[in-house]
Amino acid sequence: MADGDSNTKTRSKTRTARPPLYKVLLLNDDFTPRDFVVRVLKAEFRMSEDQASRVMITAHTKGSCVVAVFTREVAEDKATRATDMARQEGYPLLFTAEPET
Ligand code: TYC
Repeated sequence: MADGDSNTKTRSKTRTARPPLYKVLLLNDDFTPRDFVVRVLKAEFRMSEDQASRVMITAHTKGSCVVAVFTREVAEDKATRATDMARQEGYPLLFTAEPET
């Protein structure tokens, strides 16, 4: 074996890192009608009536519910669009995007 040589090769293969994921949270409030929450979940997150009802009830009883997980830009865009739908109707319903831990 020559000076400085060994059988251990340095791995220099570059792997593409996965982007960090963000969860969209649905927050409970006392004013937004349940059926409106379900309508927003179906429209913005492409949920079935059944899925949307379960997520709405979870947020209603626990205070919040994870709706879905996306890359940051998509999560923030979806949270903004869903919240804007509620504002247009004068409801305080709030969706937020936050990093998955
Ligand atoms: N708590 C609301 C009501 O009783 C319904 C509701 C559910 C609102 C879930 C927001 O994220 C929510 N009308």
